[in-house]
Amino acid sequence: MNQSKLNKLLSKLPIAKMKYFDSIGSTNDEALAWAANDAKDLSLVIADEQTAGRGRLDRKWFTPTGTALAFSLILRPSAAEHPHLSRMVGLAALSITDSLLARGLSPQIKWPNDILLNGRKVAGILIESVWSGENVDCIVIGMGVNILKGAVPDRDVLLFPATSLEDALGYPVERAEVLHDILAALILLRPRLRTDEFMAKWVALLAYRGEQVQVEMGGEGAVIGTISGLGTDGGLQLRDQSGKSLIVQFGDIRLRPFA
Ligand code: BT5
Repeated sequence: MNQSKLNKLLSKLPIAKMKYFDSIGSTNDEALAWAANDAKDLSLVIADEQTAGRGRLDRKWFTPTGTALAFSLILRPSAAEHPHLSRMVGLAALSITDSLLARGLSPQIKWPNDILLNGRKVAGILIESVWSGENVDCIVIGMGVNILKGAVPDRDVLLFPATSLEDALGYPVERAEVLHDILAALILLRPRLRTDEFMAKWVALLAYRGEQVQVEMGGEGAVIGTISGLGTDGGLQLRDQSGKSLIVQFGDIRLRPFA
């Protein structure tokens, strides 16, 4: 990958501006700084390697050189999008799953921000915001996708099993083509963010639907329940042991027997 090849490949998409780095700490950090400055809607930061890639709750995200996609897309939400910002993680997830479905794969979304292939994590999403007073000015959508086998970290550093597109397909794929497809899917889906059809598409790809899971909510304890769907804001809807429906806004799904 390099800036001019990527510019050419993405030339038919309405990307405002792109910054490519051979190596960077975190594309989200670069995008947040750019967003706080003068970045336009649909500005893109992409790196071949990240040396300080981040997951949620300051977890590490590994992006070894030459093997993965690591990029951050800056959105300046329109007034119509503002009431639906909590759905942005769904927009990102569905953009990745669309690009995988188009390659004949069967992805699932492990709520809230993981994409699975064959029950293993192939991609992660990190959404961050830049505020202006009380309002969200920009959303940074960070995506890390394991494209080649070499992108998959060693088991001992993982909370959950991981895989790559190459593992799932049995042959290597071109990183830049996957990038193009994810961005094209996101641009196409974005106008449907507020629709019921968008939510239905998201729910249809949820992993472990109908299964009992434990959702750990950081310092706020854990709940056990059967996944039944999503709330209108993208929260995870569960049915607890007494049959009561509840919605969880953040957390990590653990499978029984809750390893
Ligand atoms: C995520 O967090 O999955 C969000 C990852 C977002 C990464 C992108 S890359 C571009 C942009 N710039 C950044 O700095 N970040 C974004 P979370 O759900 O908290 O999962 C983190 C956990 O995933 C780690 O604790 C590891 O167990 C695992 N992990 C780390 N690297 C991985 C990889 N390459 N493949 C699969 N799992 C990984």
